[in-house]
Amino acid sequence: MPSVLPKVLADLPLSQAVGDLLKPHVDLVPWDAADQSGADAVVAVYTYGHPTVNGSLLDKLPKVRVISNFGVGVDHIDVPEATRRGIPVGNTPGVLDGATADMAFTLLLAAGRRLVEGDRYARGPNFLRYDPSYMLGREIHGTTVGIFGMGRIGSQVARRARGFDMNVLYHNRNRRPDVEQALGVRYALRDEVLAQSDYVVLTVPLTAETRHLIGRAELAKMKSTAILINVARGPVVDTDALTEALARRQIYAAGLDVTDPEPLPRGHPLLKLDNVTIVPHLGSATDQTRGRMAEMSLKNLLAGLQKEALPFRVVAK
Ligand code: 8YV
Repeated sequence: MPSVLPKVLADLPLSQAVGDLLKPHVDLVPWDAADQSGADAVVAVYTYGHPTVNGSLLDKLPKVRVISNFGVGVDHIDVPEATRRGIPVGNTPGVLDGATADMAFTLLLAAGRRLVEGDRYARGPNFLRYDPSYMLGREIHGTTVGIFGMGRIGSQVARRARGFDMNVLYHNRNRRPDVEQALGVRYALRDEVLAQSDYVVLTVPLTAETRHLIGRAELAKMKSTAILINVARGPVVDTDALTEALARRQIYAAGLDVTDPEPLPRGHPLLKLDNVTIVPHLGSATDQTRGRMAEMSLKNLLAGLQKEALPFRVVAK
């Protein structure tokens, strides 16, 4: 018997947990259903792993009433275009800040103290004798972290940094006196953050303004001992410029949760450098956080299907 549940276009496969949560409520159809006959029966779009949603996709889906995104960043969705068509876009703000800030700090600690390199060495054939002269890293406590983007995730990174006895500088579109007061962090212009920081952490959303926020010129302004941490989006950093800077030891190291492109081609030179610690976009990847994201994205989806206000709606800028 054909399903009577509302048809929702999704970039399948979903994880077991997300699928189990959605399936009692909706009939999930694969992304390529947009190009097949019957596309006009689709009433919602569910984005799980950042597929592109733009005007030409929406042209094929005339009955869509809502777009629900599993995650907070919506740079893969043309929100102004959806808004123009009267289609609300929902996301999952707030619930992943802690996990993503934890990942920023995990990368900061790992890159500064050469954790992954040390793990490889400790397991490898060359570790036959302890030697106090090998693998010296960079101090964490007492150093300065500069955070680009003092939103929800940035302020959680700042809190962790204060707990590690670090000085905190930040740069943001708007000053955040509330965070300055609560956490004792200092606002600085972009160049000062670059020049003064031992760790530069990126937590900005990807927009036209933040694309290649860190390029050749910015890397050249950083200390030769500085470490760059990106938990934002890959294109916030110019990959070629970063690869060059790391290969030439113009900066000390990088810790990357995201890359551009993502994934990098397997033979990419960045992947061969020992001063890069890289994980495959794991910022929010804990059972608890992903569970909360799934619940929120379902609430948005169901509200949109019922033509109700979305509990967590993205506002077009
Ligand atoms: C998720 C993210 O991994 O929320 C975001 O913007 O990038 C991550 O939390 C992602 O959205 C799920 O695909």
